[in-house]
Amino acid sequence: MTGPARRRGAVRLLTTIFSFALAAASCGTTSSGDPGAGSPRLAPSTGIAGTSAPGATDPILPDLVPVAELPDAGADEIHATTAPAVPPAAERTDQRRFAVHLEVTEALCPLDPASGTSTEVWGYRIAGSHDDVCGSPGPVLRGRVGDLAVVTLTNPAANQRAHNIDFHAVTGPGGGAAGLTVGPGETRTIAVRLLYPGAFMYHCAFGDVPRHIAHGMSGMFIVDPAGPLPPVDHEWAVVQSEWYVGPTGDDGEAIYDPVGLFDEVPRFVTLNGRTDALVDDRALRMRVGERARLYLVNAGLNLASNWHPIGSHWDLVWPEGATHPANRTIRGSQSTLVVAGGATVTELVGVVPATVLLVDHALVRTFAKGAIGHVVIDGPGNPEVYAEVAPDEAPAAAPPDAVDPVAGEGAVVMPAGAWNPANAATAYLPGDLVVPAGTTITWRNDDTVVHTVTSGPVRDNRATPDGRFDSGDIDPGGSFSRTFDEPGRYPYHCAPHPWMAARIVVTN
Ligand SMILES: [Cu+2]
Repeated sequence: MTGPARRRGAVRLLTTIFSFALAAASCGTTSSGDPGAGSPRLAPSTGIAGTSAPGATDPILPDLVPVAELPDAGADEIHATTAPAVPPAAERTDQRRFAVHLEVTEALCPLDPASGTSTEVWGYRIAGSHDDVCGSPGPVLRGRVGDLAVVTLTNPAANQRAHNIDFHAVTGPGGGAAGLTVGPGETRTIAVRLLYPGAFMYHCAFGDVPRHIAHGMSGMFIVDPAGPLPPVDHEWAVVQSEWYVGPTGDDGEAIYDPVGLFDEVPRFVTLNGRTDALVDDRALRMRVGERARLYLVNAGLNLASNWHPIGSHWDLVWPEGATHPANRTIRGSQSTLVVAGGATVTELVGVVPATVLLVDHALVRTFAKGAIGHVVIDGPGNPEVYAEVAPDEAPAAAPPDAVDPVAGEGAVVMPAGAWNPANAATAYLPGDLVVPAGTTITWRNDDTVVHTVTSGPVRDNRATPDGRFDSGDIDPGGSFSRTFDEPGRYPYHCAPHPWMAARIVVTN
């Protein structure tokens, strides 16, 4: 088939599909008594089929106010923020035009500060926000369904590479990538209509696309439905992404690893671009009685996310982040699947004070690769929901919490939370144990994850096993014993968590 003929064929096919879709919509059953509801209306100015009360197969495209008649959004409206902050939802109920201007970043950026690891990061920032040199994830964008977004992308002349943006929120060639491809020193603009509500990924789609995304070029565009979601106390944006880098060099830099990318084995998995973006003093905070809405984009590149709040539930989930009112929500979910290149909208309720851990429940990604965030819930406790029972009030069958010292025996406990690098100083209790020769020491794992007791010292989080003893995996609730007959110093550590380290000193 010649080129023009092939094109004519494609046009005919599209026309056929469009006609079929209209016909199917017209024949669809309508649950409303309003004869107009459920059947497509053609907005005279745009010719796009729309409906106000969609059934299962009715189109849900909005009736569009013609671009020429669109008012500009007020100057007080915010349409771009830096995650985890989310721009406030527009309170208006009409369609408007708004502008956002992004700028490409290329820089060496912290990735895992705990191990002193940095890497080359490419990203996006709000144009002119020069303090933000590591734009990964890119700005959180927000508009309302039916709005016209005028998106400008600038690639500063000092950059090395061409880039662009494919918005999953955009209907058009490449999601906008075709119109936004910019080499260093270039600026381009597109004007695009937001047709579907939801939380949407955006990413660079230039050249070796996986390489650009794997360097950090992704972000989130939230499109509010025509009738806004109910107000909540907090809204937060989180982007999960994978980092394919090799070992950390002496200078702290870990180099991009295309083999790891091809094999789909990331060294780090992060929430909001680095392993510490949502912990400690950057933790998200709410109060008992409040409700928080979390927008999660899983940028991938390769892995599906198993989005779970340790210590709570998703009170409400908009699966796939698709917030059109024709969709159903799920209530009381434990974990929700978020495909690569997809999103979810979940809500968390503060019931009792706790630090809820936001994780990918493929937990190696959380406990070994960095995919963790904290939501600190403050407020009064509620023993009707959760109480810890004192040892003397516990059922008699429960084992005592402490191990009493007995001659010839010693005990070391790995307490709950020992896995957390923040608790490294108390990962083994006691940390240094001095005992006479001939003592049998028993380690008990009271934590929620597997640990080991492996002989050998640790320096700068790098363990050097010396082969004198090794418990192998000690499951939660399990224990390991060894008798020390030879006087000496016995440094030891946990093999999967090398920040856990302590010593046994055996005397004559
Ligand atoms: Cu790029």
